[in-house]
Amino acid sequence: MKAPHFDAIIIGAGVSGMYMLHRLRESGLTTRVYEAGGGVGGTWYWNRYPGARCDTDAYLYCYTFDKDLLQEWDWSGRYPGQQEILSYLEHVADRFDLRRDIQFNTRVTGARFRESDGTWDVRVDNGGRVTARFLITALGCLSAAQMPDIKGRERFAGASYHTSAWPHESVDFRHKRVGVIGTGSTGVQAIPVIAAEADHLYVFQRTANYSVPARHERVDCQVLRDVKDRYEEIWNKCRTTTAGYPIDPSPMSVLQLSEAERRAHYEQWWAEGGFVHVYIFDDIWLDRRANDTAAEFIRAKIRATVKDPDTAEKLTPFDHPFGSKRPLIDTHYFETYNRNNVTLIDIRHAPIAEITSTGIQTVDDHYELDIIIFATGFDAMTGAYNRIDIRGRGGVALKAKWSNGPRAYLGHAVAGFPNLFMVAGPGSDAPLTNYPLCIEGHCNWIAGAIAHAQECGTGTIEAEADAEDAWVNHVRELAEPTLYMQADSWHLGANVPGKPRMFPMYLGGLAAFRAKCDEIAAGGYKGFLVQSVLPRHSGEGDRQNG
Ligand code: NA7
Repeated sequence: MKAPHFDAIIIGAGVSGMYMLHRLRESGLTTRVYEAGGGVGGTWYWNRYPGARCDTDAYLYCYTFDKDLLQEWDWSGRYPGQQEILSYLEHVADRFDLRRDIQFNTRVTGARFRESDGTWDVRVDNGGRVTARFLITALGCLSAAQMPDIKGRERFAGASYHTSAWPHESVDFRHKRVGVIGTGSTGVQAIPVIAAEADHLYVFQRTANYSVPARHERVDCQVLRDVKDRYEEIWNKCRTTTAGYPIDPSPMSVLQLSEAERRAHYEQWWAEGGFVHVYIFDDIWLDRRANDTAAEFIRAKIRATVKDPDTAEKLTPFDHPFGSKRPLIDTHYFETYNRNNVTLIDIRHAPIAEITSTGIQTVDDHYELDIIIFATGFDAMTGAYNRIDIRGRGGVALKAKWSNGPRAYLGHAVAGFPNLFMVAGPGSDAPLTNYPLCIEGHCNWIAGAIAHAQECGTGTIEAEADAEDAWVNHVRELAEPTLYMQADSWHLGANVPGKPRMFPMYLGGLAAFRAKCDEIAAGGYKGFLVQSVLPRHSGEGDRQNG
């Protein structure tokens, strides 16, 4: 049976896959998207855990490509919750009629580059096969759940959930003893919400983290109106900054402020919430002495908030600089530990020994539980790639090529894997910059590279090994002197046993990344090889229209 043929296959219908589809349609390409979930949304489809919320201000967490779309959507609050973001993405899918080219509930299991005709042969989990000239991965940076390999996990008789595979129906915590393992971005969002409902909540914490108040609130209509009136100006500003947010960085060091000025600045930050105030001073993220001032401010706030001094001490981060692990924002996270029905268990000092049929056994104690929640994060950047058998020239597996850490040119292309493009791939500026803005840039650039390849004929476009090496070195050199190297974080792969320790994210910032990609495109796609291949063998694929 002949496999259907498309110009392009996109894997994933999250924020990036959806826009990639729209963009390729604009270029006139026949495109098919495969999505494992039952609907659009990616991260926002899967992460339905209680308290799930964006930690970017809503008015900046949206597509910018369509002026009318920006005007017609009203966000209800400062940080939209999961359901609201999913509704927005569903609206986008309707608005641009995306679903007709998306096949849901279908997981891509493998993709092999066929050198005979320069196409990708793609396999999906229902046994289907399709071919396409271009393969685009829109897998998300944090989509492969990391489930800890704790002895006895399968023995637990109660219910257990990973936060990123939360059931569609709500989970009832009333009269339940609940254990949460993990206190990253997800844990700090879920913990206060679960604590308000559960009979008792036990939090199993391995690393104490810095977290600042989100100060989530409803959005005033006038503020929304003002933002909509100024959107063009706001996006133009975002595109010139490192983080992709509309801020004016200070040319000063935070250390140049007097003690009183710095205190006032940090107090304003705490009162207003979020991260904007710490983005103003670059050196907080770069210089340990500057960083210590912010870190110590947060430590003092934790001690002042948490009434029990022993619990406060356990919650106080001590082993990594502020921001070297993903900084967190929360709603009443530290206050939650003042509740009588919440117990913090420090598993750094008394690790989990095993999961039993009735709860969690640490080396010190046994905790009887009805529900266990794994808020244990993701195999970031490469995990989702490793779950697909992607093979390039000579049948080489991407997983094998990346066995010592991912290698890619601009985070978009891989030498030896022609006509494969990655949105938010390792070595790009994602996910450290304003995500929707960043991925729009990626998709636009990839659409341009594909158009360039098409103008050159029926052949392949492929990263050159030298260009890839130079980019990987550049990304490493940017990361090495930074505070990011001083934490056991998912950024470095430290949360996944056996994963090579590498920082696969471009730290030059959104504006510099875009400039670099644009320069490469303007120079005729420097570092890419465009080649002609043999004509397609007849009968290997049926061309599909639309
Ligand atoms: P994170 O930020 O990776 O947090 C995972 C948490 O789970 C963190 O506290 C980990 O402790 C803990 N963890 C992971 N494995 C274990 C084991 N084996 N035992 C005990 N505790 C463990 O994931 P999130 O889902 O919170 O957030 C991911 C990103 O999503 C976030 O950065 C945002 O970008 C959105 P650790 O710190 O490793 O000691």
